[in-house]
This record gives sequence, C-alpha cells and structure tokens, in this order.
Amino acid sequence: MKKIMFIGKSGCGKTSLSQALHGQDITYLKTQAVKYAGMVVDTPGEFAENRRFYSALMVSAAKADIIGFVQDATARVSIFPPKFASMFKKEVIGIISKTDLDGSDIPRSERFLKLAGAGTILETSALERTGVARVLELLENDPG
Ligand SMILES: Nc1nc2c(ncn2[C@@H]2O[C@H](COP(=O)(O)OP(=O)(O)OP(=O)(O)O)[C@@H](O)[C@H]2O)c(=O)[nH]1
Ligand SMILES: [Mg+2]
Repeated sequence: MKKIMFIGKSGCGKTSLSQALHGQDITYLKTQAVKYAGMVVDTPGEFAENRRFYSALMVSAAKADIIGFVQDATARVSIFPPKFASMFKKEVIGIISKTDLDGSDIPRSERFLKLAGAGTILETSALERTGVARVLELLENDPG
C-alpha cells in the first residue's frame, strides 16, 4: 500500500477523510501535529496556511508516495499558491472534500486544484463515504 499525505486548510476534512479511508467512525479531532496513521500522513491545516511551515511539510512528504491537496468543495477561496505542487517531487493529486454539502462547487474546486498543480482530481465525501474507494485504488499498488 502506498502512503498519501494530506495537505489543506484547517477544517477542510483531511482527518475525516483519513478516518473514512481506514473504515473508522468520523469523529472530530483537531490535528495539532503531523500524524502518521496507516496509509495516511495527516497534517495540521496551519502547515498549509503559513509559509513558514512549508519546510516542515516538505520534510514530512518524504514519508509519503503521493501528496493529496484537499480542497473543501464549499470554500470560495483556495489557500494553495499557484504551482504549489512543484515544491514536492512526488505525484500530487487533488481531492475535493465535502461534496455532500449544499453550496458545494466542484468546477470551482477543480480550478483551484489545477492551478495548484494537482494532476488527478477526485471527488469525495467522508461523511457519505463517496469517492473513498477511488482514493484507496490509487494507493493499492505498492510503490515500485
Ligand atoms: N458534511 C461534511 N462534513 C465534513 C466532511 N469531512 C469533514 N467534515 C467536517 O468538517 C470538520 C473538520 O473536519 P476535519 O477532518 O477535522 O478537518 P481537517 O482538515 O483535519 O482540519 P485540521 O486538523 O484543523 O487541519 C468536522 O466537523 C467534520 O465533521 C464531509 O465529507 N462532509
Ligand atoms: Mg485534521
């Protein structure tokens, strides 16, 4: 199984998605530090929101095979700088979260993620557990 590192704004749904991927109940717990849980490297939103933490993100990225930029489908703005993906010398995918919510805007989220340099874009809802199987599929092949 490959490992994926989630990066995105506070509250965008990284930890919930990790719980969904592991088949766990969705329980809210603010992420305070980089956390290694099974196939996921979970990061605090603050690391993506403040440039001074970018180096910490890059160090943690070494433990992952794929980087997942997580974009809340209801968010009207993106915190990802243009071409942010090029900082990581890894495959970067885009994950749209909270697609179950009213006000979710998939095309807008996709634009944000593409600008950030994400390749494959997946639509997910941790609460409804949709799109979770697609993420698992991507992680299934062992790194070569
Ligand atoms: N409706 C809906 N709510 C979600 C979904 N995913 C997460 N949430 C809610 O959004 C809130 C924040 O979710 P987290 O998964 O903790 O967000 P996070 O990105 O890990 O946040 P930080 O740890 O602060 O960086 C929680 O109240 C979740 O229940 C989803 O797919 N649908
Ligand atoms: Mg979290």
